[in-house]
Order: sequence, then C-alpha cells, then structure tokens
Amino acid sequence: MNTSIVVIPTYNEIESIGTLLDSLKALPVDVLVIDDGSPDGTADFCRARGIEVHSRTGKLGLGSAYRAGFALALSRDYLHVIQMDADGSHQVGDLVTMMDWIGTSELLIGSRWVADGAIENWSKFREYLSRGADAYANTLLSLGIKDATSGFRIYDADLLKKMDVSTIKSEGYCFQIEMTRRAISCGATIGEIPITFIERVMGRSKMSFSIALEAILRITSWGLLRLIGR
Ligand SMILES: Nc1nc2c(ncn2[C@@H]2O[C@H](COP(=O)(O)OP(=O)(O)OP(=O)(O)O)[C@@H](O)[C@H]2O)c(=O)[nH]1
Ligand SMILES: [Mg+2]
Repeated sequence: MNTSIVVIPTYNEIESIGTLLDSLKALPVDVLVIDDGSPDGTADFCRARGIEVHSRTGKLGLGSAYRAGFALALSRDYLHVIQMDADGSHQVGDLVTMMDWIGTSELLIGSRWVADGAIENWSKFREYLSRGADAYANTLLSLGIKDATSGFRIYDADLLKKMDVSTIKSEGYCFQIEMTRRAISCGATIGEIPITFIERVMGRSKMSFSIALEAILRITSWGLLRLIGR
C-alpha cells in the first residue's frame, strides 16, 4: 500500500481514463475509481487493468461519488487523498508537482487562476463561466482562494477526517466550493499550485444547467446566511 490514494469519479469515461491510469502507474499512489454504473463499461475497463473500482447502481452525482470515495479512503491508513477527473483535464505531470508540495499545506489545490496556471482549448464562454463562478463565490463567501471550483486536489487525511465529509450536501461541482468552505472553517492551511487544465478531447462533459444552478443557489444562500451572521 502507498501512502497516497487517488480517488477518481467516473461516468462514461472509457475513452479517456486509460491514458490517465497508464500515467499514474509511474507514481507511488494507489488508485480508486468510483463508477456510477457507466453504460460504456468504464468499470470493467478499469478492473481489467488491475484498478480497484467501487461500482454504484446509477448516476448518483459527483458529490455523492466523492463522499463514498473519501469514506473508503479514510477507512484505510492513507496519509493523503488525491482527487482527479478522469477526462484528461488534470495532468499527471501537474500532480507530480503538487505532490512535491505535500507537507506545506493541509489542502493543496491545483489552480488555473494563479500565476503560471493555465487553461487549454476552452471556449471563452467556458472560461468566463468558470472564472465567474469563482469570482461569485469569492465575493459572497470571502474564501480568498482563486480556484475554489477546482476538482484537482490533495487533502491530508487528517484534515479530511476533521471535515466530516458525509455532511457535505452539494452534488455538482459546487461540491468543491463547499469542501473549500469546510476546510477553511476547520482552520486548514490551503495552498494553490499552478496547473494547466486541458479541455477533454474524448467523451462528454457532465456539466449541465442544473449543476450550474445548484452552484448559484447554494453560493447565494451561503452568502445570505453569512450576511445575517449565521
Ligand atoms: N461517479 C460519478 N462520476 C461523475 C459524475 N458526474 C461526473 N463524474 C466524473 O467527474 C469528473 C468530472 O466530470 P466532467 O464531465 O469532466 O465535468 P466537469 O469537469 O465539471 O465539466 P467540464 O469542465 O465540462 O469537463 C469526470 O471524471 C466524470 O466522469 C457522477 O454523477 N458520478
Ligand atoms: Mg471535466
């Protein structure tokens, strides 16, 4: 067993995940895939490569996939829990850099919006949508984190235990913002490491109107509660 585990949520990522799994082989990490019964056979594809897969019955959402994955990771003796997307947007080269920073902060966020961070092949619309979500969250919640929506992270296991992840409610990418808030409220040290985020080439994005709406509603309600001191 390695001291770090990479938790990867998947839904229909058979075309993308092979490259990621191949690159991860070179690193001292264990890998756990949380698959939501992908009709394209992602789970069997990963298992055939010797990867541990936790299979669920249907598409239950990104947030619930991470809650399940983190609970499994914490039930073992890992020191660090890494999260990455399967769609090729998160680069293993950047993970190597992030792992070099382990020990400097309890939460390391792979960030597109710090100096030297970058995005590739995103339309201006997607860029503004993502920058807008981060700006909105920072304005209402004063997070002080440039890329609070990033799903590329390394948590110290001790921090994750304190964060009581089972009570995190968000289902879409808002999960990352809620986790950032929770980390801050637990007094965590947080570092942002520049990454290059590359738009997926294969497969389809799971971003949807309802996922974006969830983020707007949750951020707004947290902001209002904050305003009235709750
Ligand atoms: N298990 C599980 N994984 C999911 C679910 N929704 C998305 N994922 C995975 O979460 C990761 C991120 O999903 P993406 O489709 O890239 O969504 P996104 O990164 O928010 O959107 P883009 O920025 O358009 O790529 C991928 O590995 C997906 O396969 C889900 O409901 N269940
Ligand atoms: Mg993606």
